[in-house]
Amino acid sequence: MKKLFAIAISAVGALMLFGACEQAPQADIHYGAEPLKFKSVKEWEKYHRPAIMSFFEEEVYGKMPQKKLPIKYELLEEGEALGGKAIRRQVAMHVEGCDVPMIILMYIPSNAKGAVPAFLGMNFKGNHNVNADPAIIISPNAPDTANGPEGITRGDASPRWPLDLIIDSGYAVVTINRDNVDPDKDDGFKNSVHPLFYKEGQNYPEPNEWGTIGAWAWSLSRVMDYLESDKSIDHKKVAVIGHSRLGKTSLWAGATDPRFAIVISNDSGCGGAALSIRKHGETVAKINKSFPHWFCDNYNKYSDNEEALKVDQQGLIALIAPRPVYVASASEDDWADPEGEFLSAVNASPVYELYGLKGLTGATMPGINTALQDGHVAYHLREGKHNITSFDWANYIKFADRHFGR
Ligand code: GTR
Repeated sequence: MKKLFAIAISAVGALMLFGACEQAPQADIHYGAEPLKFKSVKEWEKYHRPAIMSFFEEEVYGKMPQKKLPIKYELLEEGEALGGKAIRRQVAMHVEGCDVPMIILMYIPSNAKGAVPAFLGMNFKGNHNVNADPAIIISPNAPDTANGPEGITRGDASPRWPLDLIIDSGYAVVTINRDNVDPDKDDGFKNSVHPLFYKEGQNYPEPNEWGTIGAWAWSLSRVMDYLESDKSIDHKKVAVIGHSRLGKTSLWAGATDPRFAIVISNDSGCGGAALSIRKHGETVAKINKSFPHWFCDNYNKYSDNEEALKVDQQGLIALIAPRPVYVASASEDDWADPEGEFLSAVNASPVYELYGLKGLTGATMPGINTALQDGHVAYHLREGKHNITSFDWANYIKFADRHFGR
């Protein structure tokens, strides 16, 4: 029964992604129309990809501003860390008009000969929560800064950031705090980056303009701008990674910025990798109610109305093709709908195959702790709760090793 359901959803998903693309060049993507007969990468890139991108920009995450803001990067601190195996580097990103600098924290293997590949991801609770290293600068606006110095919880998130494992594997870790970029609150977009782009007289994003996930993804691209100038980092080998709401963010950053060579979504759930049409766990209505600031206002049209989505979340994964993408779930994370995350990766796979790459087409959901990662679309279901653990990281490192030729 479960299997049959999976196939039905898979077919629906394929229709949602490719329906009516046959009518290209209009590339009008309708739910429930005839499935696309694959033709060429050229056709995908010329018609279908732009149409799907425009759908996600207009209806889901909102358009990011095109205008470039003056940004100055300032080296704040550098030192030996992790018992000498790493160099810690902290760089302020001064975005003109923002009242606080956004602080980038990096750990770089100290024994590296030349530039190293990197994992870049946002953190939830502040750079200073990533590790107990006392030299880490407290992230401005991090949630634990609200109660003064006594409230600071250095190193609390260190199980989520296994720095030894990552550094020993030869990768740099680059991170920035979500609230430092844009507070994770429904606060009317009056602070951080949104107002910097308002037109005269505007004081709220238009229904098709970016929300908070858009701002977070934008900041990851600005960190990437910096990494392009940092000689320690091989900027052609930067994997963007995120857990949960920050996994939604890594997918959107990966879809919008082709400089991210690998895209990793850990337990990203609704509005991330999971198919919305399944309405399993968190739904579009629930997410819009609890987190109205994450998406653009147009996304409200789909609350309790998932059938109206012209393309489901597999379209977001397909936008990343042909770059390698890894979707992961956790067995006790029903809220994020592991099966919906898996099916989304499966349904995006025909686009990878169009490029001659191996996806997950035809794959059945793997057992717990078994990674399907020999192609360009990877998936695993880790045992346990909604979290990112060393098990997840070890698999991402293995995947990156293969794609970065290490
Ligand atoms: C939950 C939310 C999810 C997920 C998660 C997280 O409350 O419903 O969409 O993003 O938070 O970010 O940990």
